[in-house]
Amino acid sequence: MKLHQYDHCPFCVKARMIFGLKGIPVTLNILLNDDVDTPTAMIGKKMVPILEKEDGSFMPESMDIVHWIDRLDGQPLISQRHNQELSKWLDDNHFLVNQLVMPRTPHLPFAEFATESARAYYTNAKQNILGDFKELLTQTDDYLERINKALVQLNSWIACERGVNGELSEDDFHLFATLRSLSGVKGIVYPEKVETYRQKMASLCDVPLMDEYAI
Ligand SMILES: N[C@@H](CCC(=O)N[C@@H](CS)C(=O)NCC(=O)O)C(=O)O
Repeated sequence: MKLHQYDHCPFCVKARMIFGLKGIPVTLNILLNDDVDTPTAMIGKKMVPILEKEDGSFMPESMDIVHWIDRLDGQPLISQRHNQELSKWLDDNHFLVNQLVMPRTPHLPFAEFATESARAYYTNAKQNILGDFKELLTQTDDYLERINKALVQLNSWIACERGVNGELSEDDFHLFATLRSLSGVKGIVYPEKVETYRQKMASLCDVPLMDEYAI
């Protein structure tokens, strides 16, 4: 199977996670960020992740891919556990995370930005939503203070390093994808359980963090 994706994309991270967790081999194919034709030919629009199955068919939507792969061997790993407070935390901090992550993303060594036009495509698209990246970067200290405070709150909900709710659940896909995005941001202070959790999940899911490149 082949997973067409962007390395920086949190939805793609969710789809990648299940392959690592289940130990199922997959070929990762990173598309250039301004390649409209390839994904459109597969699913009718420019959106990733896209799973190319062995029969040649294409499946979009990260969580559909996650559950399809999870059920493939008849031994699903994902439990029904759910923490409503954690979902609210993710929603409440979504914009702040984007304000920190997006201005840095085109400067991190992601293969989808291998060409200048691919990087420009991302920058233009996201600046239209969030505002000028240079301006956002000047707000870094304020944003860091807010995210560091929020992470202290998150710390109290981490029941286990292998599953935020004590065992693997959908919440882990949403949470780890966000923490992986944040790993490209320098200056974040991870409380102990958050740190253990993101390191363990990165290793179990085979999705490396971006700490060493953080800016
Ligand atoms: N609901 C979709 C959302 C996927 C999504 O929004 N992917 C973004 C990349 S992070 C995308 O392809 N956006 C179009 C673009 O980048 O031009 C999923 O969960 O897979």
